[in-house]
Amino acid sequence: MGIRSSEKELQASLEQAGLSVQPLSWRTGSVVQGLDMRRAHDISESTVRNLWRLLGERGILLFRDQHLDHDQHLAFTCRFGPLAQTGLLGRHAPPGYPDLFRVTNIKTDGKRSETENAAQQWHSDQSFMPVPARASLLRCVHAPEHGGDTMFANMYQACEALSDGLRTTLGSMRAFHTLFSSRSQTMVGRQPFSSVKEGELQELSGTYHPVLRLHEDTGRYALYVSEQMVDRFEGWTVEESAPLLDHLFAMSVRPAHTYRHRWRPGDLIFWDNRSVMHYAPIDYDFASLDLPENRRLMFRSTLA
Ligand SMILES: O=C(O)CCC(=O)C(=O)O
Ligand SMILES: [Fe+2]
Repeated sequence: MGIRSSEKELQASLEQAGLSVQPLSWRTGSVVQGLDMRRAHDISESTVRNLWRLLGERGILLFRDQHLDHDQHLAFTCRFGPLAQTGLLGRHAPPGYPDLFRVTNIKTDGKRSETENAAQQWHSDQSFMPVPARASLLRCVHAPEHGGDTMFANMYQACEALSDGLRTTLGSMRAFHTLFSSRSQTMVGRQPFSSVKEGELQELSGTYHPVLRLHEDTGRYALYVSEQMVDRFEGWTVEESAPLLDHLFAMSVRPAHTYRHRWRPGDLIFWDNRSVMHYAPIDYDFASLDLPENRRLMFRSTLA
């Protein structure tokens, strides 16, 4: 199978608007060139619509050489809809920008950031919320000289790779998503959230989602469980769920279902949390974080 025909049409429309679109890998991701993201207001409605549709099909869009400031980053993001509630992420916002999430291994006042290894497990952003983030836009300011990659898994492909029998069974099941999953490494050894209010903690405690998620823009099903957030199905124990979850996680991250991104400063990746998961493997010298060649600094905006 080549590139899907609807993708071809989208690609053609975007090319008519002066952009160039190339696949990043067979099924996942497209690189979009010819757009000046600094001038978000000049991008036409139809280009915004077509980029959004392409994102739905391809899971991620890569834009190169976009050295944006925070305002430009947010202005571009807002062309695609309202921003997500940041919840816990507000703790990692750069000064004056509560809607941005700073992901870095650079120390602040000699203190290491909780974000330096927070993505060391596969996840889909905010899946522990009743209404999770639709999409996220991560921009790279500094990347380690070697490594510091982010990986993406195509959850449409994972879903398609299951047998009809298993897909039918999963079609009526839901899974519990929580930051406090027994599989989550993120929360292990962390202080409880001192700055979180009562009601907020309730909201963050977790929620059920269908295991197979119907993507509202593409009409395609994607597998929607992740190693970081899910350890059981609704009505099942953690022990009962484990073998089937292990199988689903293995299917989702098969090499043929993934794309691995080697960052360059100026890159911005727009990903669709409904159809891809992501993961940062910490594939650089994490023991020597302070060396200038290991600096990693990224900023993320998030769509509701
Ligand atoms: O550090 C990364 O590459 C990804 C961080 C992450 O999970 C996120 O920004 O949502
Ligand atoms: Fe993430």
